[in-house]
Amino acid sequence: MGSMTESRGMEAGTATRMTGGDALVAGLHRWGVDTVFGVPGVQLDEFFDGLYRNHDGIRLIHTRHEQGAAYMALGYAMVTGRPGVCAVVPGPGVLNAGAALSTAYACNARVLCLTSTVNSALLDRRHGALHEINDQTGLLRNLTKWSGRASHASDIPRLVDEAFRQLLTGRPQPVALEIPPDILAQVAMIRFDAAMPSLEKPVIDPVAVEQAARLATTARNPMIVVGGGALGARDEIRALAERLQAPVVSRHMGRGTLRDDDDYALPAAAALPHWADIDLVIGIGTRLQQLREWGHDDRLKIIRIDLDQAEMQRVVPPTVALFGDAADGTAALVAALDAVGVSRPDRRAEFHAIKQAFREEISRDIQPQMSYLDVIRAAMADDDVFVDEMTQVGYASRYGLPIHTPRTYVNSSYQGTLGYGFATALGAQVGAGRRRTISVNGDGGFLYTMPELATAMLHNIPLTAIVFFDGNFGNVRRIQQNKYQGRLIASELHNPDFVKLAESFGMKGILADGPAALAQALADTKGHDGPVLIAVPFELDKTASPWKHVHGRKVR
Ligand SMILES: Cc1ncc(C[n+]2csc(CCOP(=O)(O)OP(=O)(O)O)c2C)c(N)n1
Repeated sequence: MGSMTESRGMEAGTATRMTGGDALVAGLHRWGVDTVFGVPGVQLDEFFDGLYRNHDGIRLIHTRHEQGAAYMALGYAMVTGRPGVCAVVPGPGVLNAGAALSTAYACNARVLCLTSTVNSALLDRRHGALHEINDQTGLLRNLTKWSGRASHASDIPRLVDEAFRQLLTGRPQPVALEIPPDILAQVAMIRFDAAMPSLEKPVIDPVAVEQAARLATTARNPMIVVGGGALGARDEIRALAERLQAPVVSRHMGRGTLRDDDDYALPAAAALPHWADIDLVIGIGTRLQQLREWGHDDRLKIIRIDLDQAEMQRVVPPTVALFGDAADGTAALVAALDAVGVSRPDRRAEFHAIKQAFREEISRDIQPQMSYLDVIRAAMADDDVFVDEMTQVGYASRYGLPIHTPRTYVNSSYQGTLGYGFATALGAQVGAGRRRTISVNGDGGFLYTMPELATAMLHNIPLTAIVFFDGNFGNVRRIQQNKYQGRLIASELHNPDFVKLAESFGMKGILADGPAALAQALADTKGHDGPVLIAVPFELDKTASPWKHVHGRKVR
């Protein structure tokens, strides 16, 4: 095939004759992609063959199901902050990836979904071609921030550049690219622009900064709330907290913005009772759901720093909207405060006492979850990664597991996607490299992506997955017991023997009954060169409801 196949070495700015598949691979190289998670199929053959011939530097992790591939791309993206790429066949493949894309959307994760379509000539004709679904483009448009479809191989450079520009500017959310199989096979003159697209950030408006600084200086009792958009702004946010003597509150996506043991960090659940007393909230890179869940009134002034103009106006328009990157906007605000000189009495002891009382309360009330979380935290280095799930220990982790490093707490945000955890954690582990990744699962959620045990073995992904098994969709069962007078329906589960299951894949499987046994199992498997499954028996009836501190309530 000669020069046609040399997509890796091609020079930007110079046209080279190659297939669309090779152009796509060249685009991934151009943007530094090092991992693709995917499931092959006939419409993607030209792309996979392109990877075969030009894979240098790109690790292909093929999974057992498209949901696994897309969840892994999600986990990779959340832990690294870089785009996570999945490749899935059109129609059923895209639909199988759908829950992961909706979760990536909720998590503001940089996921690129590469897919195909039916042949170009058959698009939108409803002939019933292989994998055809109606208006796949419309479906993808609704699951992503941006999606593109190639109509000629020479479109591919422009579309790939735009996909990555969308991923790397503004609010991070998933994007998708459809390339019909005939376009992947088409040979054309392919040219990438010599210059990479500019990845500009908004310029911070000094007038808005002045207004924000004035509000902040006059506030009696301010609170800072951070979300996933704030993860890269630790130093700036800490400086702001110091100047204002304000607590920095995070719920799930913003966990790790400050170290949880920082003087100014407060878990949202501990901050809730104090929401009624604050007169200013500064929301940074957050949906600020507290406005909706905890309430608002005229006494509450609002400053928002965000890359998404529409998000800032949702629920209640803010008093001051600072459009921009969290670090830039916060740094500008700190500089403006320093220019006028703010000095406030030290409130650190107060925040410490609130945090301490909350810890004591949950350690007493939320059992056995807190005992398990204490054991898990003790087994983790500060920068090891934890992936939660819709399970009893997972819910408690949102407020009960201290997090010290940005991008080490993975959660499904408002999507609440049961079954996302195990596969997402595999991708997280790939992104985390040598750092240990621990995932917690219920027996219900774990079986959603259980076949990816095979992927973990084949690709030697050294994840530690813990499965808490109680033979029930426990959360559903608790609701049926409490709200529906014990009319249990569709909540009982039949389980495999999890240790034997792991072993049947050639994987290390351990039964750990109780927190001490889990601590031992985690210690014994530290540094193990391969995946580990630890099964922990769990009794729902002896488990505290973790919800009190997850669900907010109106306090103003
Ligand atoms: C995709 C999806 N399907 C269904 C649900 C509803 N749901 C929430 S929790 C739950 C049960 C989870 O059971 P399990 O994984 O065993 O965890 P446990 O509560 O027993 O710890 C279900 C069915 C959901 N959140 N997401």
